[in-house]
Amino acid sequence: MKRLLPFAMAGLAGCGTQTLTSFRATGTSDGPEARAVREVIVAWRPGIEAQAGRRALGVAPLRRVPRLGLDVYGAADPQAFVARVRRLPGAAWAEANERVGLNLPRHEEALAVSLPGFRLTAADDPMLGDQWAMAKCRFPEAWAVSRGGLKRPVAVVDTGADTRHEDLRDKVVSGWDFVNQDPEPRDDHFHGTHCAGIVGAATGNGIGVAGGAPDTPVLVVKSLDWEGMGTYDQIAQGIVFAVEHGAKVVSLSLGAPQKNYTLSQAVTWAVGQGVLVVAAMGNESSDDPSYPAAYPGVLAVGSTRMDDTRSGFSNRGDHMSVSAPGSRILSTDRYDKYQVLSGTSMATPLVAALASMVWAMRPEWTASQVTEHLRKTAVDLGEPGFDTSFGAGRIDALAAVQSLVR
Ligand SMILES: [Ca+2]
Ligand SMILES: [Ca+2]
Repeated sequence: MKRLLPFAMAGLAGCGTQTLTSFRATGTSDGPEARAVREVIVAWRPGIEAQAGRRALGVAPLRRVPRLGLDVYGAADPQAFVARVRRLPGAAWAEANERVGLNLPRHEEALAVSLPGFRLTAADDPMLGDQWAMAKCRFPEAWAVSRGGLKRPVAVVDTGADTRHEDLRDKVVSGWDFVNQDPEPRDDHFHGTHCAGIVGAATGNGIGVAGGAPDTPVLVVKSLDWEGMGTYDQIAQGIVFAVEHGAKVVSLSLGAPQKNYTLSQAVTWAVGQGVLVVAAMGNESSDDPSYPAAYPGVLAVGSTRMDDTRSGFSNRGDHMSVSAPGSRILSTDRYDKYQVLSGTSMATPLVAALASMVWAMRPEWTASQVTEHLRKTAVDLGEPGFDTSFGAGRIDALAAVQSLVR
């Protein structure tokens, strides 16, 4: 039987360092040079003017995102290139491409603590007893009401996933790798495998952990590289791919403090397709918004601890929809391993899982109705009613599905 590895072993000893390194590289508090790539993203207006603009520019794009009308160009001096493009006919807008990172806390709460003694027996997963988040949000009780996963998948757009993992291989569907441009979204980090397990590890299979949504498939899309970072257009392409391949919910455990057109366009388009976009609030313990979480129509998720206090790292804000457990979360790690991580990254796929369970019971609902239902059935925390530390409160899976039984 697989056993949970202690913190000092396996992935964690190494990943602590890797986490801090890669997170610094996201540019959350570093200068723009750390995020910069020598590329510019241009949106052309449809029609003849854009053809003239393209001709005047005289260079071929490196990549395209046709669905969003975007071209990505190489540019030695991105700012100068942007200024030049903006003067051309048919250019709607242009911006320097940048790298965006995943959400892991700078101060890793997971590294110094041991797991509590929550014990559950509702499903046949040997590690379920260590998944305090499942107990807290009453997921096992909710599965007794409805395991009814959504037929359409939840997409995890992240660093990929170990799709051959013993507790993932029956649940995950390989999407695409937008970092290496191939059909195998292999996880060369660890973050995506962890997020995929939270929403969709195989539940009740006698192996490892339980996933939040037992009957919902998980579509794995790789938009972040081995450092946990991806460019605006890689993430935008991941979102578009997920929606075009049937995802009903897109889980984004990533973000950056700077607004950008490309991701806002991708999110707006996905929301317009009736898809629920769930995104992490970010882990800077800050009131500053992170994007895409702060874009309109996005279900933004904060993180709570075992005692229903706010996780120290979790960002706050008016745009937070709900909170979910994100401190010391056990899930899958690459190569048939398991590990504990903390972050709004971990809270986000749990909310995505519950959203898919609710949607399975009310397929006619819109994304905003699903969001509203999760908010209404959440456990209010902190100040009475909505507050900027917890949003509408911490999700309650049993309350969410039980209230839909007719
Ligand atoms: Ca399992
Ligand atoms: Ca409250």
